[in-house]
Amino acid sequence: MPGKLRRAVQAVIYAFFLISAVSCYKAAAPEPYGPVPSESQLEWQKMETNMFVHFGPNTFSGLEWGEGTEAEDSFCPTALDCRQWAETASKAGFKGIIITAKHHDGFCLWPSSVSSHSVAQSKWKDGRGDVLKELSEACREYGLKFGVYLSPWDRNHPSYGTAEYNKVYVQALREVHSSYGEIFEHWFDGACGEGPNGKRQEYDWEAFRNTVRELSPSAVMFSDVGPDCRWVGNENGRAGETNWSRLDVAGFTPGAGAPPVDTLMQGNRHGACWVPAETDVSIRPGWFWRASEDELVKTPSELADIYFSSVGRNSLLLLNVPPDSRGRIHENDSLALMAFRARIDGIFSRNLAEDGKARADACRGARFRPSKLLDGAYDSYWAVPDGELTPAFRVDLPEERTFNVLMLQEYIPLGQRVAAFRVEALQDGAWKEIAAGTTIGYKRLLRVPVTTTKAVRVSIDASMACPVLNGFGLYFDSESSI
Ligand code: FUL
Repeated sequence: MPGKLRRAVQAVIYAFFLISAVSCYKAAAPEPYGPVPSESQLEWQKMETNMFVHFGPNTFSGLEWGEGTEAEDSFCPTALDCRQWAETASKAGFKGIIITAKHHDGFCLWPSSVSSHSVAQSKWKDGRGDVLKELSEACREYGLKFGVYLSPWDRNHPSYGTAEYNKVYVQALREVHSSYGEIFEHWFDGACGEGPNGKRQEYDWEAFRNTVRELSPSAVMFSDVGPDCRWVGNENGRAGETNWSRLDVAGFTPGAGAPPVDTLMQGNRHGACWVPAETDVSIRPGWFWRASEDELVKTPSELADIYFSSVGRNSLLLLNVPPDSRGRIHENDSLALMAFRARIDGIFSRNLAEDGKARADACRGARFRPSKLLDGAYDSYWAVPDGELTPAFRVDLPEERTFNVLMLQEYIPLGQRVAAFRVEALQDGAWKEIAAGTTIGYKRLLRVPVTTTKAVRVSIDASMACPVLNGFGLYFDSESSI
């Protein structure tokens, strides 16, 4: 090959590589924006719904806050069956169970060496029973994760109100976190009902958290202010419609020193830490079972509303289902749960947008095409170039379809970004707005009027960094009241 031609060919090859390198560079994934979830927080968020179990002396006394003076023998389940709890939870679609290992009355559901107010002092199973052992084993059998609630406030322990109590509580944590296999979540309740003349305890939160981290490094720790997930600020099953998974925690403590409830409901848009909201709510008026509430179990439709206002607002739902004095989940609660699950499965079994064609006015590169919104894979997503803060995408359906539920998902491993969005449907040749919102986060569900259309458009109207979305869905809820 003559020298000139060879140099020309080389130049073309270099240019080709240069262009490829530039386009590869262009197609790099967006940088994470702000705080992002840890691996455990992400796995936890994907669980979506878990079951809470309040069980203890209150189940037998009818009290919500036991006084700590109840006789140990008052704890006397006649037919305790943790496998029935786990089976019910699994059939209801829950991924884990969190139990009140110790509520405010101080009674320990395991034979603790640091308490003389536990199952070991009761006649139940001749003092040889251990509810945590039975439940953790049942959870493993049914493929559920196991979590614990241990109230720092203790109305029974003689050392409560002294520095000694912090050591007692740490020892209780050690026992629970080293005896029952993996624990996925630890619940630090901030409640403390001691009046002005009551005992005051300065909690050693640092020692408590360090102990859980040391023994259960992958456990997500709940409290009003995290560190890993936060209270949603109410017990009605409602996360904020605006709900950032970010929170400023500096200067705050669990309990009386927590941020205001509207902050807990909404998070902080520019918060320094990743502390997503967990929505805890009971299927009954109270947290503990009592016969007088057997007819007051929430209906499947109320439970579905709660699902939309918790999971559907970037939160995890922790639904309390308290076993009765037999030690079994009551029939009325199971029936409501099964109908609730059937309703949710019915709605989400078919994504009506799945075989649609997605197009966008901006795209970061081949790996980030808008079709990634519809492929059902968690880790593939639509992304746009840095600096594009208000892109839009549309999905054209193969034919006219009818829906009344919308789903949007942000790819939170890269942070939470979207602050405002709008959804329109194509009707008679014109775009008509059918929904608008602020945050999206891990998952956003919106109920909309029944809409029949061949195309839907989603416009991001504000975002803190280029939006990164990994899911879009249209569904039909035949029982919707909207
Ligand atoms: C509150 C407690 O006081 C209630 O009894 C219940 O355990 C609820 C989940 O948390 O702070």
